[in-house]
Amino acid sequence: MFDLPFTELLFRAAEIHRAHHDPAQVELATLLSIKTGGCAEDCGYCSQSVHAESGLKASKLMDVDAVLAAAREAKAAGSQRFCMGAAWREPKDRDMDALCAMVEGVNALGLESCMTLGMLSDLQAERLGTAGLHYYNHNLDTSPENYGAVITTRTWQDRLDTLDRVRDAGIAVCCGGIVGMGETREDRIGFLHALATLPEPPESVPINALVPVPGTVLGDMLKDVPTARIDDIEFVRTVAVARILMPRSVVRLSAGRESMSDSTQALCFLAGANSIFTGDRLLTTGNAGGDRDAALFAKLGLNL
Ligand code: SAM
Ligand code: DTB
Ligand code: SF4
Repeated sequence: MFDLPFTELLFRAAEIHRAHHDPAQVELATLLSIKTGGCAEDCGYCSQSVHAESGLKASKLMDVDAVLAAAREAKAAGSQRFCMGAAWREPKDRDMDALCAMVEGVNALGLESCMTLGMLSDLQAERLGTAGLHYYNHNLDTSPENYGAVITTRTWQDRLDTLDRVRDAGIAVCCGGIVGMGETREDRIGFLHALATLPEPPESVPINALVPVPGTVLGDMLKDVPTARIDDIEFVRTVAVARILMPRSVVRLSAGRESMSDSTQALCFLAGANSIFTGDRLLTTGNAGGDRDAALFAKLGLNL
């Protein structure tokens, strides 16, 4: 598929998109970092790792009330899903009561709840499922072959194990990854193939383009080797192949949108992307933001 002429690939992806989704509708999701920085993992892209020198100040888990205040704002701004992210290798059992209260509070606002907290034990997944968590985000990030070049403090199998626990707890899976980390096209193929051949395809597939953060291994690599940045057309191809391989999933145009032109984003929507993160911030980095998104959606006739 990656070798198809670009227009042919896009046409096929758009056809499949139309067969399973309304092509004029794009889901809006809002992110909140509920626990920032100080993470023990060494993910080479991440500003929040203790192994990075990004200058980010670590903070404690937010209060439930403060999280719900942010959720109310997201709801008022038109968001459908509220994603709470924590910079943890895994949650501590003592945090579970507060996390479950956040899930219940977000659901009570009529939002879909999503969390991404790192690895989960069986019991933790079960507790989140019982609290009513709709989605759990846990990315495979890259191909199995490239995984060890990006992260060394956990394995590919660790990721699969948590994904199984999430499924067993009856929580829908949000699983994707990052491109533009200097990986090969083979790696992008291996990454998408791994997602599509999970026991069940993920309900949500976030495709992130690396946001280069100074002081992280991969952010600094991109500064030194600017040619490693993913070409826009190759990024759109990745979205199109994701759409074709996972026809029913929601494909989210995630990090990296801020530095994408309107035209590239429009091509992504044509290729089958049907979700974005709204707002001015992702977890620790900037995002395209409400005004620019509203103008783009009006220009493209989306969500009318
Ligand atoms: N700590 C949890 C974990 O890693 O599973 C949850 C939060 S983590 C920040 C969620 C995802 O954000 C990562 O898996 C990665 O795909 C994405 N991400 C993190 N930093 C990024 C960056 N600089 N550019 C693009 N995507 C990034
Ligand atoms: C995902 O795949 N992308 C989101 C969400 N899952 C949690 C996070 C993007 C983070 C971008 C870097 C930052 O803001 O720190
Ligand atoms: Fe920690 Fe998640 Fe960042 Fe990796 S991506 S360092 S696990 S916060």
